Amino acid sequence: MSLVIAEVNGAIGTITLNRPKVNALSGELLEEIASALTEMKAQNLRVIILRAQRGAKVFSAGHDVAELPTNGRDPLTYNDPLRQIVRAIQLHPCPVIAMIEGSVWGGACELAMSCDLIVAAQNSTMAITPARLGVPYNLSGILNLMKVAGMPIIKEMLFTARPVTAQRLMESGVINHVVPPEELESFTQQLAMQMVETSPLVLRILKEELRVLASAHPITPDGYERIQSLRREVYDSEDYQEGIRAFLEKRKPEFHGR
Ligand code: YXS
Repeated sequence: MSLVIAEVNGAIGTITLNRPKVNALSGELLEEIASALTEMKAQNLRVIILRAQRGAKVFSAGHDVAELPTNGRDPLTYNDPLRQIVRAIQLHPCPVIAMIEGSVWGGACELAMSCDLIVAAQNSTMAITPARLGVPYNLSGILNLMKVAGMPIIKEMLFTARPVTAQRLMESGVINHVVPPEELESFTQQLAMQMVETSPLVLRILKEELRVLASAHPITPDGYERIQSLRREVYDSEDYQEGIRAFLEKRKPEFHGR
């Protein structure tokens, strides 16, 4: 069974997450999203919509925890499939709209935030959960969150690991539109059509200009190495092992800060 459903309607492509396990982002699922994006690029589609199955209670449960390494290796390296798909969306030559219904967890929040716009159903939420699992989120991932949301909401989401409503996220500038669930599809299609009517060349250039400018963050080699050493402290820690183990054993983790 396909883990994503790729559909084309005129100039608009739709990629639907379709993994039975609450759309947990396994390498296989992420590769299927990447393939769908590549095919849609070849068809010169003008807008892509990324969504979950209609009526989904969970848009995506985030990174597949069972695929997070526990052998002292950095769990979120440059070539981790989630890192690759975030870059693929950011580099895709046309706008990608995340159409959210249900709850969004962990790395799936960054996946949605790496899209160009987010349209969410009123009853949807987002929770960024590394602190709940003892995971050392990586530098470009944190930067991607900072590009779309201010420090206050980012710190609250990272420090509490608790779901935040779509309404609050729209008030914080993270989500573009919050609509009643029954209007989600039609509203998103209308928004996509507004972009289809504009110049694809200008949209492609503007999207890449904004990506380059938003990524222009001066960081010294010293600063980069400090961040990497802090992250190693985490993924080498007992807390990281405990976070993953507790999730897989379906129990609350007992963190000891080491
Ligand atoms: O017991 P079975 O075999 O049916 O499996 C259960 C869950 O164990 C499984 N599952 C997952 N498996 C791998 N990775 C996941 N992220 C994941 N989430 C869930 O799916 C089956 C159904 O889950 P269940 O029974 O809990 O469903 P539910 O409807 O009661 O609750 C749905 C959720 C999403 C609220 C719940 O599954 C949940 O809280 N999942 C974990 C969400 C989360 O913390 N995700 C972060 C993953 S780590 C990540 O994304 C980044 C690395 S970071 O942490 O840094 O942000």
